Amino acid sequence: MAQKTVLIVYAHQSLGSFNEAVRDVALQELTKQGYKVIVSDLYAMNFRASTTREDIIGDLKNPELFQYGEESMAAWKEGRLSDDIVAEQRKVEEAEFVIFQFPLYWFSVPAIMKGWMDRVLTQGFAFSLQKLYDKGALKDKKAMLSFTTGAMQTMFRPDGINGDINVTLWPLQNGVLHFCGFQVLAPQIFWGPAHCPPTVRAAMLQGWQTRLQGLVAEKPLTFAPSDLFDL
Ligand code: FMN
Repeated sequence: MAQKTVLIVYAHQSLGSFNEAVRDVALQELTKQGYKVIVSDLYAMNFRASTTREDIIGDLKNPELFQYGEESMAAWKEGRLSDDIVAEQRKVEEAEFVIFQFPLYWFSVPAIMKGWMDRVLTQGFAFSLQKLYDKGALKDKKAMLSFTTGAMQTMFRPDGINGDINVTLWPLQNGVLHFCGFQVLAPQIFWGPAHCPPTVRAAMLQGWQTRLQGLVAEKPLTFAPSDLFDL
């Protein structure tokens, strides 16, 4: 049987960060389980975040007005996307499970990871007007957000100062991942590791390892079926 593959899309600048420790627990545990684990270390790769003309090889369909969505879709169809995008799309194709590992920035992913989403999840490759949400092009794959915060958990409760964490995550979990078809597993959230003593941080990592051991059996989050809606 072919080896199963996990892709970790990783965004942290610093060696020795808590995010790095979290990534390494996943790398080691999933490797132990027999997975091939690919890591896209976005800062180390100097991954470009901006959606520009450089992403398209060759002539534009409409040189008068550069429309990134149209041009990138056409380039995907014709094999004219830039090499760095194609390399990431190959990894997504190979993986059955994608983990996004990052520190929460402004209630979202760091810009470099948003750039990965903007550039790699091209129309045609990840979705089309006919292939959205539970019919999305990546519907046979799972994905999850795994991230650290500066905030304490109480701040992200429905009655907390930041509001409900599920509302914060809706654009990423529904608007990006589920939109492309991914079956989205519950997020893994490390609350304020920088404010915790080493024993608590170690317990967080242990909890993550334990969760990873049962990850295959986890049921994805529930979203409203797309058939309920008129497009
Ligand atoms: N923490 C939050 O809880 N919510 C935020 O919206 C948030 N935005 C941030 C934006 C920026 C630009 C930076 C630098 C930090 C932000 N933080 C926020 C704090 C980081 O999430 C926190 O420092 C990080 O998760 C700690 O992980 P690390 O020790 O691996 O770096």
